[in-house]
Amino acid sequence: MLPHTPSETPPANLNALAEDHYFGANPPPKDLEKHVALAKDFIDFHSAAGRRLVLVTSGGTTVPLEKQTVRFIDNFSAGTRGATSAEYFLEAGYAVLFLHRQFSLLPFSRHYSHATDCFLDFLREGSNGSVVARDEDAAKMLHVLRKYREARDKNMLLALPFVSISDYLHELRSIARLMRPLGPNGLLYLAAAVSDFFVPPDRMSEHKIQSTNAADPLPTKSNSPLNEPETFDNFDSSPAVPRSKRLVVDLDPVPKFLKNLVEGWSPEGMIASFKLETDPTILVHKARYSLDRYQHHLVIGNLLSTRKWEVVFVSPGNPDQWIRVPFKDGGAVKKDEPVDPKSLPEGEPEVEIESLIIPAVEELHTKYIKSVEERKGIK
Ligand code: PAZ
Repeated sequence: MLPHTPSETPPANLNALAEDHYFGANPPPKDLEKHVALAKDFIDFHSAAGRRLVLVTSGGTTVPLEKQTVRFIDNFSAGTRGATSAEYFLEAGYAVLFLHRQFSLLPFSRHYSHATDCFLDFLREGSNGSVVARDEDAAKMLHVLRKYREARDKNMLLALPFVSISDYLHELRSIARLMRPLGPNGLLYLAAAVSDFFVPPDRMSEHKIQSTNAADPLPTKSNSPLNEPETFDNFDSSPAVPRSKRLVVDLDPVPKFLKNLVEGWSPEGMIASFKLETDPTILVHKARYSLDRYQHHLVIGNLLSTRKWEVVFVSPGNPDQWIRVPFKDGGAVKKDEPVDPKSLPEGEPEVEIESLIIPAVEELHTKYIKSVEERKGIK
Protein backbone atom coordinates (compact mmCIF):
# COMPACT_ATOMS: atom_id res chain seq x y z
CA MET A 1 0.00 0.00 0.00
CA LEU A 2 1.39 3.42 -0.93
CA PRO A 3 1.38 6.22 1.63
CA HIS A 4 -1.90 8.10 1.63
CA THR A 5 -1.59 11.69 2.71
CA PRO A 6 -4.62 13.79 1.76
CA SER A 7 -3.47 16.18 4.48
CA GLU A 8 -0.94 17.39 1.86
CA THR A 9 -3.83 19.22 0.18
CA PRO A 10 -3.09 22.94 0.56
CA PRO A 11 -5.71 24.98 2.44
CA ALA A 12 -8.24 26.90 0.31
CA ASN A 13 -6.56 30.31 0.74
CA LEU A 14 -3.24 28.84 -0.43
CA ASN A 15 -4.99 27.51 -3.52
CA ALA A 16 -6.37 30.98 -4.19
CA LEU A 17 -2.93 32.52 -3.74
CA ALA A 18 -1.34 29.98 -6.07
CA GLU A 19 -4.06 30.70 -8.62
CA ASP A 20 -3.57 34.48 -8.47
CA HIS A 21 0.16 34.07 -8.72
CA TYR A 22 0.11 31.62 -11.64
CA PHE A 23 -2.47 33.47 -13.73
CA GLY A 24 -0.84 36.82 -12.97
CA ALA A 25 2.62 35.64 -13.99
CA ASN A 26 1.70 33.59 -17.08
CA PRO A 27 0.10 35.70 -19.82
CA PRO A 28 -3.17 34.50 -21.41
CA PRO A 29 -3.20 33.19 -25.00
CA LYS A 30 -3.78 35.94 -27.56
CA ASP A 31 -7.13 34.45 -28.67
CA LEU A 32 -8.59 34.05 -25.18
CA GLU A 33 -11.08 36.90 -25.49
CA LYS A 34 -12.28 35.66 -28.87
CA HIS A 35 -12.61 32.10 -27.51
CA VAL A 36 -14.50 33.29 -24.44
CA ALA A 37 -17.00 35.15 -26.63
CA LEU A 38 -17.56 32.06 -28.80
CA ALA A 39 -17.83 29.77 -25.77
CA LYS A 40 -20.29 32.11 -24.03
CA ASP A 41 -22.65 32.17 -27.04
CA PHE A 42 -22.43 28.39 -27.34
CA ILE A 43 -23.03 27.74 -23.64
CA ASP A 44 -25.87 30.27 -23.37
CA PHE A 45 -27.57 28.75 -26.43
CA HIS A 46 -27.56 25.24 -24.92
CA SER A 47 -28.24 26.40 -21.40
CA ALA A 48 -31.44 28.12 -22.63
CA ALA A 49 -32.48 24.83 -24.24
CA GLY A 50 -31.92 22.96 -20.94
CA ARG A 51 -29.48 20.68 -22.76
CA ARG A 52 -26.54 18.85 -21.24
CA LEU A 53 -23.20 20.24 -22.30
CA VAL A 54 -19.81 18.62 -21.94
CA LEU A 55 -16.43 20.32 -22.03
CA VAL A 56 -14.03 17.74 -23.47
CA THR A 57 -10.34 18.59 -23.11
CA SER A 58 -8.03 16.75 -25.46
CA GLY A 59 -4.41 16.35 -26.56
CA GLY A 60 -1.09 17.31 -25.02
CA THR A 61 0.07 20.66 -23.66
CA THR A 62 3.46 22.06 -24.65
CA VAL A 63 6.05 23.42 -22.24
CA PRO A 64 7.84 26.28 -24.04
CA LEU A 65 11.54 26.77 -23.33
CA GLU A 66 11.65 30.26 -24.86
CA LYS A 67 9.14 33.14 -24.86
CA GLN A 68 9.51 33.47 -28.63
CA THR A 69 9.14 29.73 -28.79
CA VAL A 70 11.36 27.71 -31.06
CA ARG A 71 11.72 24.73 -28.74
CA PHE A 72 9.27 23.11 -26.37
CA ILE A 73 8.71 19.91 -24.43
CA ASP A 74 5.68 17.87 -25.48
CA ASN A 75 4.00 14.57 -24.71
CA PHE A 76 2.66 11.60 -26.65
CA SER A 77 -1.05 12.43 -26.75
CA ALA A 78 -2.61 12.63 -30.22
CA GLY A 79 -6.07 13.47 -28.86
CA THR A 80 -7.63 10.15 -29.81
CA ARG A 81 -9.47 9.76 -26.49
CA GLY A 82 -10.87 13.28 -26.61
CA ALA A 83 -11.89 13.34 -30.29
CA THR A 84 -13.49 9.89 -30.10
CA SER A 85 -15.28 10.68 -26.83
CA ALA A 86 -16.66 13.89 -28.35
CA GLU A 87 -18.38 11.88 -31.10
CA TYR A 88 -20.02 9.53 -28.59
CA PHE A 89 -21.15 12.46 -26.42
CA LEU A 90 -22.81 14.00 -29.49
CA GLU A 91 -24.44 10.63 -30.14
CA ALA A 92 -25.79 10.73 -26.57
CA GLY A 93 -27.35 14.18 -27.16
CA TYR A 94 -24.75 16.34 -25.42
CA ALA A 95 -23.56 19.65 -26.84
CA VAL A 96 -19.76 19.41 -26.98
CA LEU A 97 -17.24 22.15 -26.35
CA PHE A 98 -14.02 20.61 -27.57
CA LEU A 99 -10.94 22.28 -26.08
CA HIS A 100 -8.09 20.66 -27.92
CA ARG A 101 -4.41 20.94 -28.67
CA GLN A 102 -3.99 22.73 -31.99
CA PHE A 103 -3.55 20.23 -34.88
CA SER A 104 -4.43 17.22 -32.71
CA LEU A 105 -7.25 14.87 -33.75
CA LEU A 106 -10.72 16.37 -34.19
CA PRO A 107 -14.09 14.63 -33.97
CA PHE A 108 -15.17 13.24 -37.38
CA SER A 109 -12.10 14.33 -39.37
CA ARG A 110 -10.06 12.00 -37.12
CA HIS A 111 -11.26 9.11 -39.31
CA TYR A 112 -9.27 10.54 -42.22
CA SER A 113 -6.33 12.41 -40.69
CA HIS A 114 -3.15 11.37 -38.88
CA ALA A 115 -3.95 7.89 -40.22
CA THR A 116 -1.33 5.63 -41.72
CA ASP A 117 -3.12 6.34 -45.00
CA CYS A 118 -3.19 9.85 -46.39
CA PHE A 119 -6.78 11.18 -46.77
CA LEU A 120 -6.16 11.28 -50.53
CA ASP A 121 -6.01 7.47 -50.42
CA PHE A 122 -9.74 7.48 -49.65
CA LEU A 123 -10.53 9.35 -52.89
CA ARG A 124 -10.59 8.61 -56.61
CA GLU A 125 -11.27 10.53 -59.78
CA GLY A 126 -14.93 10.54 -60.82
CA SER A 127 -16.43 11.47 -64.16
CA ASN A 128 -16.07 14.96 -65.63
CA GLY A 129 -13.02 15.77 -63.53
CA SER A 130 -14.85 15.33 -60.19
CA VAL A 131 -13.36 13.74 -57.07
CA VAL A 132 -15.37 11.07 -55.22
CA ALA A 133 -14.85 8.62 -52.34
CA ARG A 134 -13.49 5.22 -53.31
CA ASP A 135 -16.32 2.65 -53.51
CA GLU A 136 -15.04 0.66 -50.52
CA ASP A 137 -14.83 3.81 -48.34
CA ALA A 138 -17.97 5.59 -49.51
CA ALA A 139 -20.50 4.11 -47.03
CA LYS A 140 -18.43 4.94 -43.94
CA MET A 141 -17.48 8.37 -45.30
CA LEU A 142 -21.14 9.23 -45.98
CA HIS A 143 -22.05 8.16 -42.44
CA VAL A 144 -19.28 10.30 -40.91
CA LEU A 145 -20.12 13.23 -43.19
CA ARG A 146 -23.79 13.15 -42.17
CA LYS A 147 -22.94 13.05 -38.46
CA TYR A 148 -20.47 15.89 -38.90
CA ARG A 149 -22.96 18.05 -40.83
CA GLU A 150 -25.70 17.37 -38.30
CA ALA A 151 -23.46 18.45 -35.40
CA ARG A 152 -22.36 21.55 -37.29
CA ASP A 153 -25.82 22.56 -38.56
CA LYS A 154 -27.43 22.14 -35.13
CA ASN A 155 -24.62 24.08 -33.44
CA MET A 156 -23.80 21.07 -31.25
CA LEU A 157 -20.00 21.23 -31.52
CA LEU A 158 -17.60 24.07 -30.81
CA ALA A 159 -13.87 23.36 -31.17
CA LEU A 160 -11.34 25.73 -29.58
CA PRO A 161 -7.57 25.17 -29.77
CA PHE A 162 -4.76 25.68 -27.26
CA VAL A 163 -1.02 25.04 -27.52
CA SER A 164 0.92 25.50 -24.29
CA ILE A 165 0.22 24.49 -20.71
CA SER A 166 -0.52 28.09 -19.71
CA ASP A 167 -2.86 28.59 -22.72
CA TYR A 168 -4.69 25.45 -21.62
CA LEU A 169 -5.09 26.56 -18.00
CA HIS A 170 -6.29 30.04 -18.97
CA GLU A 171 -8.84 28.57 -21.41
CA LEU A 172 -9.99 25.92 -18.92
CA ARG A 173 -10.55 28.45 -16.14
CA SER A 174 -12.47 30.88 -18.35
CA ILE A 175 -14.68 28.22 -19.94
CA ALA A 176 -15.37 26.42 -16.64
CA ARG A 177 -16.55 29.72 -15.15
CA LEU A 178 -18.81 30.35 -18.15
CA MET A 179 -20.40 26.93 -17.60
CA ARG A 180 -21.87 27.89 -14.22
CA PRO A 181 -25.36 28.75 -15.59
CA LEU A 182 -25.64 25.11 -16.75
CA GLY A 183 -25.63 23.95 -13.13
CA PRO A 184 -25.42 20.15 -12.89
CA ASN A 185 -26.19 19.82 -16.63
CA GLY A 186 -22.57 20.84 -17.22
CA LEU A 187 -20.00 18.06 -17.41
CA LEU A 188 -16.23 18.56 -17.52
CA TYR A 189 -14.44 15.58 -19.06
CA LEU A 190 -10.74 16.26 -18.71
CA ALA A 191 -8.91 13.92 -21.09
CA ALA A 192 -6.07 16.26 -22.10
CA ALA A 193 -2.56 15.12 -21.18
CA VAL A 194 -1.57 18.10 -19.06
CA SER A 195 2.07 18.72 -18.30
CA ASP A 196 3.06 18.50 -14.63
CA PHE A 197 6.16 20.69 -15.11
CA PHE A 198 6.90 24.02 -16.77
CA VAL A 199 9.47 26.83 -17.05
CA PRO A 200 8.18 29.88 -15.15
CA PRO A 201 8.28 33.08 -17.24
CA ASP A 202 10.85 34.78 -15.00
CA ARG A 203 13.34 32.03 -15.88
CA MET A 204 12.43 31.77 -19.53
CA SER A 205 14.72 33.11 -22.21
CA GLU A 206 13.07 35.71 -24.48
CA HIS A 207 14.90 34.53 -27.59
CA LYS A 208 15.99 31.21 -29.02
CA ILE A 209 18.47 29.57 -26.65
CA GLN A 210 21.89 29.69 -28.29
CA SER A 211 24.11 26.66 -28.64
CA THR A 212 27.27 28.63 -29.44
CA ASN A 213 28.60 31.98 -28.27
CA ALA A 214 28.67 33.33 -31.84
CA ALA A 215 26.01 35.91 -30.90
CA ASP A 216 27.99 37.21 -27.89
CA PRO A 217 29.73 40.61 -28.15
CA LEU A 218 33.15 40.32 -29.80
CA PRO A 219 35.78 39.38 -27.23
CA THR A 220 38.06 42.09 -25.90
CA LYS A 221 41.34 41.26 -24.21
CA SER A 222 39.74 41.32 -20.78
CA ASN A 223 36.63 39.21 -21.46
CA SER A 224 38.23 36.78 -23.89
CA PRO A 225 37.05 33.20 -23.24
CA LEU A 226 40.69 32.23 -23.77
CA ASN A 227 41.42 33.83 -20.40
CA GLU A 228 38.83 31.65 -18.64
CA PRO A 229 39.61 28.06 -17.77
CA GLU A 230 36.89 25.81 -19.29
CA THR A 231 34.84 24.22 -16.53
CA PHE A 232 34.24 20.55 -17.14
CA ASP A 233 31.64 18.38 -15.52
CA ASN A 234 33.08 15.31 -13.93
CA PHE A 235 29.89 13.48 -13.07
CA ASP A 236 29.83 11.27 -16.11
CA SER A 237 32.45 9.36 -17.98
CA SER A 238 31.26 10.23 -21.46
CA PRO A 239 33.58 12.50 -23.44
CA ALA A 240 33.38 15.62 -21.31
CA VAL A 241 31.19 18.41 -22.58
CA PRO A 242 31.76 21.80 -20.99
CA ARG A 243 28.85 22.81 -18.81
CA SER A 244 28.63 26.06 -20.80
CA LYS A 245 27.64 24.01 -23.85
CA ARG A 246 24.99 21.90 -22.14
CA LEU A 247 21.35 22.81 -21.97
CA VAL A 248 20.22 22.05 -18.44
CA VAL A 249 16.44 22.34 -18.22
CA ASP A 250 15.12 23.24 -14.79
CA LEU A 251 11.35 22.85 -14.48
CA ASP A 252 8.95 23.90 -11.72
CA PRO A 253 5.85 21.88 -10.89
CA VAL A 254 2.63 23.18 -12.47
CA PRO A 255 0.26 24.08 -9.60
CA LYS A 256 -2.60 21.59 -9.25
CA PHE A 257 -5.77 23.51 -10.06
CA LEU A 258 -8.32 20.70 -9.84
CA LYS A 259 -9.33 21.85 -6.34
CA ASN A 260 -9.87 25.40 -7.67
CA LEU A 261 -11.94 23.96 -10.52
CA VAL A 262 -14.11 21.91 -8.18
CA GLU A 263 -14.61 24.58 -5.54
CA GLY A 264 -14.43 27.83 -7.46
CA TRP A 265 -14.55 27.70 -11.22
CA SER A 266 -17.31 25.16 -11.70
CA PRO A 267 -18.83 24.28 -8.34
CA GLU A 268 -22.04 22.70 -9.70
CA GLY A 269 -20.88 20.85 -12.79
CA MET A 270 -19.91 17.19 -12.70
CA ILE A 271 -16.15 16.78 -13.05
CA ALA A 272 -14.53 13.68 -14.51
CA SER A 273 -10.73 13.64 -14.75
CA PHE A 274 -8.41 11.08 -16.31
CA LYS A 275 -5.38 9.59 -14.61
CA LEU A 276 -2.65 8.15 -16.78
CA GLU A 277 0.01 5.82 -15.42
CA THR A 278 2.49 3.32 -16.84
CA ASP A 279 2.89 1.17 -13.72
CA PRO A 280 -0.15 -1.09 -13.27
CA THR A 281 0.50 -1.54 -9.55
CA ILE A 282 -0.18 2.12 -8.71
CA LEU A 283 -2.99 3.03 -11.14
CA VAL A 284 -6.01 2.47 -8.91
CA HIS A 285 -4.31 3.91 -5.86
CA LYS A 286 -3.37 7.09 -7.73
CA ALA A 287 -6.91 7.42 -9.14
CA ARG A 288 -8.46 7.01 -5.66
CA TYR A 289 -5.91 9.42 -4.20
CA SER A 290 -6.83 12.06 -6.78
CA LEU A 291 -10.53 11.63 -6.01
CA ASP A 292 -9.94 11.95 -2.24
CA ARG A 293 -7.70 14.94 -2.69
CA TYR A 294 -9.84 16.98 -5.05
CA GLN A 295 -13.29 15.72 -4.03
CA HIS A 296 -14.67 15.65 -7.56
CA HIS A 297 -16.97 13.06 -9.07
CA LEU A 298 -15.08 10.58 -11.20
CA VAL A 299 -11.52 9.57 -12.03
CA ILE A 300 -11.03 7.40 -15.08
CA GLY A 301 -7.74 5.53 -14.73
CA ASN A 302 -5.85 4.19 -17.73
CA LEU A 303 -2.45 2.75 -18.55
CA LEU A 304 -0.40 4.00 -21.47
CA SER A 305 0.00 0.53 -22.98
CA THR A 306 -3.61 -0.64 -22.61
CA ARG A 307 -5.62 2.59 -22.75
CA LYS A 308 -7.54 1.56 -25.85
CA TRP A 309 -8.50 -1.77 -24.25
CA GLU A 310 -9.50 -0.97 -20.68
CA VAL A 311 -10.06 1.83 -18.19
CA VAL A 312 -11.12 1.85 -14.56
CA PHE A 313 -13.84 4.12 -13.13
CA VAL A 314 -13.15 5.30 -9.59
CA SER A 315 -16.00 7.29 -8.09
CA PRO A 316 -17.17 8.12 -4.55
CA GLY A 317 -19.21 5.44 -2.83
CA ASN A 318 -18.87 2.96 -5.72
CA PRO A 319 -16.62 -0.07 -6.16
CA ASP A 320 -13.97 0.34 -8.86
CA GLN A 321 -15.50 -0.45 -12.23
CA TRP A 322 -13.32 -1.86 -15.02
CA ILE A 323 -14.54 -1.20 -18.53
CA ARG A 324 -13.03 -3.40 -21.23
CA VAL A 325 -13.50 -3.91 -24.92
CA PRO A 326 -14.17 -7.55 -25.67
CA PHE A 327 -11.13 -9.39 -26.99
CA LYS A 328 -10.53 -12.95 -28.07
CA ASP A 329 -7.75 -15.19 -26.79
CA GLY A 330 -7.16 -12.87 -23.89
CA GLY A 331 -6.61 -15.66 -21.39
CA ALA A 332 -8.02 -15.24 -17.90
CA VAL A 333 -8.64 -11.57 -17.18
CA LYS A 334 -8.96 -10.87 -13.48
CA LYS A 335 -12.05 -8.75 -12.94
CA ASP A 336 -10.44 -6.25 -10.59
CA GLU A 337 -6.91 -5.98 -11.94
CA PRO A 338 -5.29 -4.43 -14.99
CA VAL A 339 -5.02 -6.79 -17.91
CA ASP A 340 -1.56 -8.09 -18.84
CA PRO A 341 -0.61 -6.13 -22.00
CA LYS A 342 1.13 -9.26 -23.33
CA SER A 343 -2.21 -11.07 -23.46
CA LEU A 344 -3.77 -8.46 -25.77
CA PRO A 345 -4.12 -9.12 -29.49
CA GLU A 346 -1.87 -7.20 -31.90
CA GLY A 347 -3.13 -3.93 -33.34
CA GLU A 348 -6.15 -1.83 -32.49
CA PRO A 349 -9.30 -3.17 -30.79
CA GLU A 350 -12.32 -3.74 -33.03
CA VAL A 351 -14.53 -1.73 -30.70
CA GLU A 352 -13.71 1.85 -29.66
CA ILE A 353 -13.57 1.82 -25.88
CA GLU A 354 -15.13 5.30 -25.82
CA SER A 355 -18.36 3.67 -27.08
CA LEU A 356 -18.45 1.98 -23.65
CA ILE A 357 -16.98 4.81 -21.58
CA ILE A 358 -19.46 7.52 -22.63
CA PRO A 359 -22.70 5.62 -21.75
CA ALA A 360 -21.16 4.79 -18.35
CA VAL A 361 -20.23 8.47 -17.78
CA GLU A 362 -23.71 9.50 -18.93
CA GLU A 363 -25.28 7.16 -16.36
CA LEU A 364 -23.20 8.69 -13.56
CA HIS A 365 -24.06 12.17 -14.84
CA THR A 366 -27.78 11.35 -14.73
CA LYS A 367 -27.40 10.17 -11.10
CA TYR A 368 -25.42 13.31 -10.31
CA ILE A 369 -28.10 15.63 -11.76
CA LYS A 370 -30.78 13.78 -9.75
CA SER A 371 -28.77 14.06 -6.54
CA VAL A 372 -28.26 17.82 -7.01
CA GLU A 373 -31.98 18.29 -7.76
CA GLU A 374 -32.94 16.26 -4.68
CA ARG A 375 -30.55 18.27 -2.52
CA LYS A 376 -32.17 21.46 -3.75
CA GLY A 377 -35.65 19.95 -3.30
CA ILE A 378 -36.42 20.44 -7.00
CA LYS A 379 -37.95 16.99 -7.65
O1 PAZ B 1 -4.71 11.28 -26.65
P1 PAZ B 1 -4.60 9.80 -26.47
O2 PAZ B 1 -5.87 9.11 -26.83
O3 PAZ B 1 -3.41 9.23 -27.16
O4 PAZ B 1 -4.33 9.55 -24.91
C1 PAZ B 1 -5.37 9.76 -23.99
C2 PAZ B 1 -4.82 10.00 -22.59
C3 PAZ B 1 -4.02 8.80 -22.12
C4 PAZ B 1 -3.94 11.23 -22.60
C5 PAZ B 1 -6.05 10.20 -21.63
O5 PAZ B 1 -6.81 9.08 -21.61
C6 PAZ B 1 -5.58 10.57 -20.22
O6 PAZ B 1 -5.30 9.73 -19.42
N1 PAZ B 1 -5.48 11.86 -19.92
C7 PAZ B 1 -5.00 12.37 -18.64
C8 PAZ B 1 -3.51 12.27 -18.57
C9 PAZ B 1 -2.97 12.75 -17.23
O7 PAZ B 1 -2.73 13.96 -17.15
O8 PAZ B 1 -2.81 11.94 -16.28
